Amino acid sequence: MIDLYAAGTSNGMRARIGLEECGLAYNLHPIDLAKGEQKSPSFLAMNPNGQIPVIVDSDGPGGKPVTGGRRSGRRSRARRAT
Ligand SMILES: N[C@@H](CCC(=O)N[C@@H](CS)C(=O)NCC(=O)O)C(=O)O
Repeated sequence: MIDLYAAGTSNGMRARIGLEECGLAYNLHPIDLAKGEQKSPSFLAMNPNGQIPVIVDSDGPGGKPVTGGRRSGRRSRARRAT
């Protein structure tokens, strides 16, 4: 399963649109940037840069989880689409 941590910004929406266009199922976890949720310890554990979007693919290559931003999401979507 894919988990997307994003806000309604252009970068957040780009990741979401990419997942939608590929028809991939995902769980959306809204991140409130105004509240600083992107700087919480649990979020920083996923992305030390403290920025959305973050995509966690729990079913990465070899069954290992893959975590990353928009670019890794692109790789993940490409892998699943082929
Ligand atoms: N390189 C990243 C940039 C992501 C980015 O700029 N995220 C912004 C929102 S669009 C963010 O999380 N800002 C909150 C912060 O920096 O505290 C990408 O292209 O996805």
